[in-house]
Amino acid sequence: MDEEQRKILLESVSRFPRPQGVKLSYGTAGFRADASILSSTVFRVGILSALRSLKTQSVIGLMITASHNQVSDNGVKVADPSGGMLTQEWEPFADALANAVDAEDLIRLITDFAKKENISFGADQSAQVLLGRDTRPSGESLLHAAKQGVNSIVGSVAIDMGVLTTPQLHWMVRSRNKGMKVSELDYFEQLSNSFGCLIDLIPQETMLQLMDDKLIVDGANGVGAEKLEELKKLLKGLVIQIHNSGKEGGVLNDRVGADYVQKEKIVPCGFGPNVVGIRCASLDGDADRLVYFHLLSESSNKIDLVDGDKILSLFTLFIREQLSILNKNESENINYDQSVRLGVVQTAYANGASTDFLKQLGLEVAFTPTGVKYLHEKAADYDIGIYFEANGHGTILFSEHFLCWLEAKNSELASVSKGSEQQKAALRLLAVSKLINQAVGDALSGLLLVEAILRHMGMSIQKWSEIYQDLPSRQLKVKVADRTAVITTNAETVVVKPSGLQEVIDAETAKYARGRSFIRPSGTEDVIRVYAEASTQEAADELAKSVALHVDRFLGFGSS
Ligand code: NG1
Ligand code: ZN
Repeated sequence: MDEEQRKILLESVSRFPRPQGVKLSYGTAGFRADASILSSTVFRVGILSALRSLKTQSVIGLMITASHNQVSDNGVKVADPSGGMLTQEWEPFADALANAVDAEDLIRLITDFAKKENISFGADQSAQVLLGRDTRPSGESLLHAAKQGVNSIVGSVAIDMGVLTTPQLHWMVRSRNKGMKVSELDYFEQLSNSFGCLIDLIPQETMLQLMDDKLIVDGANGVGAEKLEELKKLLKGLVIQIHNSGKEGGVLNDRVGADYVQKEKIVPCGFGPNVVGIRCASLDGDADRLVYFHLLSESSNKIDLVDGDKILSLFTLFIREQLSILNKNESENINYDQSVRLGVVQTAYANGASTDFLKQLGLEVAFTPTGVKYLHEKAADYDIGIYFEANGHGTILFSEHFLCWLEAKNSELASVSKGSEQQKAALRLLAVSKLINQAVGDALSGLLLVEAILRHMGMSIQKWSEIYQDLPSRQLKVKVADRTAVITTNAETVVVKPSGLQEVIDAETAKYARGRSFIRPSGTEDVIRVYAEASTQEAADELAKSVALHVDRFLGFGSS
């Protein structure tokens, strides 16, 4: 590092002093905390993003959001060149950078890391970081901190892409690195064109089936509502009513949004009894999660939740159907589709009934630890990999290799059997690959795919919900002295430490029909999460409660 670079860093670091006594860690969702203590962290993540851009010689993204957290929180995360999450290998450096005590310490860390990673500094180097933020009031000043961080690395430029959903920014990073256009309008056009394509390919028979066209969307009083309002203008044949747009005076994520709806299983604020039976969807605060629901009766606020597991199952049914159409009367020379590797990826939070459903379809179901980076990585192993967390975060990944084959196949079919069922199936799969965000789970693109598939299948939300019956489940949180004392294995389904705890969980679980329970330390809150499911709600509640008591006994503040 030359003198000039050193001087710039010394000067700029001192403008964003680190609050005393705060230790942050780059978890599954980046850094998250009360917004008032985040400027130094965001500034430093600006530096990190510029270094990552220098290292990869590609465009990097920096997103300022705290997703479904309360409005006073904020957070920051980095998008890698592929549009995915920051590589796990850099997470320890992110932690060290955020927690460096002063400018000297920070410069030392950067120098050592740059040496190890072979990163060169200087005016002849160039780095580019795309910045995005959600609608939180603290976003603007944190954006300023991020810009300063990027600019404090010589040769780096920060490009402010404005207020965006998290998936929009990830999409832009990915597209930019592929040499494609990345404006917001390009994003909206890609989504609306591919949605239009799927609608045009709906079979005549189902076209005639009566289906309620109307969809009501809970925008969580966040950025997703704003963007859906724009996107809506480009969509034909879809009636979308947006509630909780943030314009009616509601507060971001306050008794609204996908996280609230999924956890509480009641209607969000702003939804009255008149929505009974109507198809409703809920986005989270940065629009990377999506769940559906319908209100069961006018006299209660209880909903029938159609969660990420059921979205995954719906997508899987559709993709499978297209692959099997494509497979019929296969010509001899192209037989890729005979062995297309279709895989689904879930976490231990997936409802057991969904896993059974998928396995009964003959599918390969893989499990990973919680956190989209793990699911995404696993899904990328397949030709078509579908992943979802029960909370509604997920997407479908298509391998480049498979897409090339599909393009070629489509051209071949277009010349020998234009308009055939086989060609339509190829076109549908190609449209799905463009509609569904390849970088990260995206509530807006997911919503359009759900809407297209329901129309294709002539399926109401009630019918969709009935494809299988969720097993009753319960989630609890336990505050403990040190949550890092819990070590798990086997995609978080087995506790390794403290020893003896798994045995008691097993003993509790064995008491219940269809019982299943696991615990894990949360990556975003200072708690141990307990999950239980069983054949009745009472049993699931009881099982969760007894496991929580054991957790407290092993790890609570009273334990040593
Ligand atoms: P933690 O706090 O690690 O359980 C939560 C969600 C994750 C993921 C992250 C990131 C649950 C049980 N956990 O993580 O799935 O979405 O937040 O936002 O929903
Ligand atoms: Zn989110």
